[in-house]
Amino acid sequence: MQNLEVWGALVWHYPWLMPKIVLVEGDITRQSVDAIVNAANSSLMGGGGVDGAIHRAGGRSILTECENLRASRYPDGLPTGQAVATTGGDLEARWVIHTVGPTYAKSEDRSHLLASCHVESLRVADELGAETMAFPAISTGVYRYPVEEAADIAITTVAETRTTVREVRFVLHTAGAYAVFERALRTRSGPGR
Ligand code: AR6
Repeated sequence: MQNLEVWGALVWHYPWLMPKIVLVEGDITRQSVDAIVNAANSSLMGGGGVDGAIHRAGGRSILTECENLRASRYPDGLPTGQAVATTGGDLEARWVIHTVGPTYAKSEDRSHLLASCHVESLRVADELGAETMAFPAISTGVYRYPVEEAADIAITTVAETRTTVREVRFVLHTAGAYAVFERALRTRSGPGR
């Protein structure tokens, strides 16, 4: 297990702070944080990848809350770039924040939607009062976003979003993804930053 921590600087409006950004190679379902983010699809009914892993580990109560959200706030599904919370069910995390990343397209820049997933997930975490949260590498699996681009967007967005979350952990499932995120974080926190 590799770890890299870089303390962010204070930004100007107290109590809005930059979160500490932590990289972890591992399984997001096993993280001891207040909230974990799910790379869901707009149906909120589960799927493969990290979505499948979270529903399997968290149990039926997550799906039940997702079904209720579809029946109430999101009859047409959760739009891409937005985020909504449910219970964490049987997970150590108290909440799961579901967000829908963009599918990658060479012909169209969808980076604003991937950035929005991070901004909106942080906003939901703030509303919940979550102090620690974990993100997977949203859109880099089934949705085919190149990890290099996704890592830059994810780290830059989290570092530049005002939040009361103290620690944001990126949980990367492979050593390759971890190395890419580590490069992106080092670039961001390098000289002159
Ligand atoms: N912990 C951390 N990261 C994981 C885990 C895990 N347990 N499992 C996979 N990953 P993906 P997407 C990584 O496909 O691209 C689903 O079917 C994986 O290696 O889960 O946003 C949804 O229902 C990859 O780097 O999400 C949607 O239909 C990253 O998580 C669709 O996939 C994201 O891969 C969403 O696609």
